[in-house]
Amino acid sequence: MEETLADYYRDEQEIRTPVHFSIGQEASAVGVCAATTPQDWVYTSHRSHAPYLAKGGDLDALVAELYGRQDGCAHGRGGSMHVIDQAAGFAGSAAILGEMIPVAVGTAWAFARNGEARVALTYFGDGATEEGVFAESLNFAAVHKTPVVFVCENNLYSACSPLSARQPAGTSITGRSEAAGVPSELVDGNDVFAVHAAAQRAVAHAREGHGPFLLELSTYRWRAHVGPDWDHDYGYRSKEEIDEWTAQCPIVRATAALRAEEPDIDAAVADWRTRFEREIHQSVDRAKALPFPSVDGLLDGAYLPLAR
Ligand SMILES: Cc1ncc(C[n+]2csc(CCOP(=O)(O)OP(=O)(O)O)c2C)c(N)n1
Repeated sequence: MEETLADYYRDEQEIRTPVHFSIGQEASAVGVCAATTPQDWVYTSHRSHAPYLAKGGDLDALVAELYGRQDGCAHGRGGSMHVIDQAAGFAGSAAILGEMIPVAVGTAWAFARNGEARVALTYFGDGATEEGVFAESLNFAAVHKTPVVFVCENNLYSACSPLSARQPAGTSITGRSEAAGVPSELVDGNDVFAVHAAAQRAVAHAREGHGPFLLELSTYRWRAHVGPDWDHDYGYRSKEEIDEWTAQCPIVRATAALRAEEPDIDAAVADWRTRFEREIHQSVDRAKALPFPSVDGLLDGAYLPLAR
């Protein structure tokens, strides 16, 4: 899906908000979201599409949003970084680093206080763990035992800055989580089965009233931080490193892992690829036929009417 969207983005220049693709990070989206129910709410940062789709978000509404149309999932107001599909339990995404981490903690706290057996989850990158709000959120969640699962997609970079240049050697994200009293697990984020099993444990932990849990999923983004390009000539990471990680493609690995049990898996994957490509082209065609939001409605939803 995203590879086709990246082509549209590059070739047409009609998607006008910044887009951060999750190509290469599919296993963390699928493995975690498959461990949730539609009543469990998922929040993300700017890298939003993959968890949105994995959670069951509406594809047409996502694509219409990317094209800025009125029927987009955020009414054409938000673009790629502000997608939402509450019916699917995808509660929203936001561009400010770390912004959705405390929102998820607050949601989880509300679930617990209302006596609901629901879990809130929040995806963020390794860069967001350097925001103060991450530490504050861990602390609050641990003290109040909120049913929240912190999902860190550690893809080793914050834009063009490597983690090794930002954090002292010998420290870790799971280490900081444990120090705050939040149990954690470091997982191979390109192994969808390992991610899923760990996510099931984390969600069960939170749902059963044991409080927050942090998953650190070790993964890698294939394309540039933002936009559709391959960035091996930008000077901050090598072609060899990218090649090593693309060889660890989560989809190829999942297919290989199933081959012995499911002899028809290669044909099934090829069929899915054809079907998904057809669906994404259809969604783009539909989106382009839709109207843009009107100027008259610019303030719709911006203010809550005061009760009189
Ligand atoms: C508070 C804040 N500071 C800086 C930025 C600019 N910015 C956007 S994405 C990004 C890097 C994010 O890295 P990470 O959290 O590791 O997520 P990734 O993009 O790798 O998925 C930065 C610095 C921002 N959006 N918000």
